[in-house]
Amino acid sequence: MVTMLPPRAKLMLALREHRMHHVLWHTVRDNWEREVSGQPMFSDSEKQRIRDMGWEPPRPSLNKDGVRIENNKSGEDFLFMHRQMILHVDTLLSEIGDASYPKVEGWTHVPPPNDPDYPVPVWNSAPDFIKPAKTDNFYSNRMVRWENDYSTPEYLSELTLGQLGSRLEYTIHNAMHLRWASDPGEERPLVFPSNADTIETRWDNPSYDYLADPYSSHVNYIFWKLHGWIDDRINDWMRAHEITGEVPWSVEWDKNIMPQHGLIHEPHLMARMGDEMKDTINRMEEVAKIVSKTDLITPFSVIDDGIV
Ligand SMILES: [Cu+2]
Repeated sequence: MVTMLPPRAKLMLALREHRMHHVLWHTVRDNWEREVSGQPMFSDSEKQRIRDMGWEPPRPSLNKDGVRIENNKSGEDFLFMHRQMILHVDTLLSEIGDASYPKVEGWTHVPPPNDPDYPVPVWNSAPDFIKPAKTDNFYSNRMVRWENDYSTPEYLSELTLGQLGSRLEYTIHNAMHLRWASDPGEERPLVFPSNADTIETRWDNPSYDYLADPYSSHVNYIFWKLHGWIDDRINDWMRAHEITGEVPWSVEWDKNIMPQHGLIHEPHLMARMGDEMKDTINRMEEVAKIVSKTDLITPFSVIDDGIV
């Protein structure tokens, strides 16, 4: 059965600060090392400004050519940050107390083609980076194999947690975002329009829950089904390594810097706008200005075909 997010949870997730956090989190780490025609995406002074705002990624996720970096533990950042998001929403859901949606529960299996509850949205004029992920062939040639590998102890026991996170993110995770994306009607531009100096507030409307844009994906109930599935792979990985108890993260996230690059499970993000929150938002607005560029890699668009 399909259960939608309670309206209050959706409203919270649609807040500008949550949208900003999610889009910047993905965009900065995906583009930090990138080069376009031999030129760095971000100049040294832009990187310094991003650093000053507290938004330098602890580890870049893609290299200068946009190829994922598997062995720098950036995959742990991906798994950790999204687990934080789930905890955050679970906290809110327990406050809301809606018996039909007590907590985030991921898909137990990736829904096959023609699934009655989670059909693939038809979108004939979808952009080229989305189209392939919507086909039945893509499901049987790619997704089934990824799903199988990432749930199999023999496969998982050969990987570090960081390697697993990187593989998950740039294969099945990105593909699920694209596969279940519905036509948003209009897409949010990556670069501010000439008459705007920030992301326009019309994209903050809760109805903008486009799954292929990190500014809006987490507002969509599908996000929590697919990320619940991703999150459960951490547990599979632990079982495969015969680890019980706490997740053995091998990196530490700085809890003292705000906005932390990853730690969003903080009560203030759910509470009223205090001065601290305003400062957080101002810094995110500043970073959003720096990353308003053409040639950005759109998070979720990179699919590593080399895996499996
Ligand atoms: Cu995300």
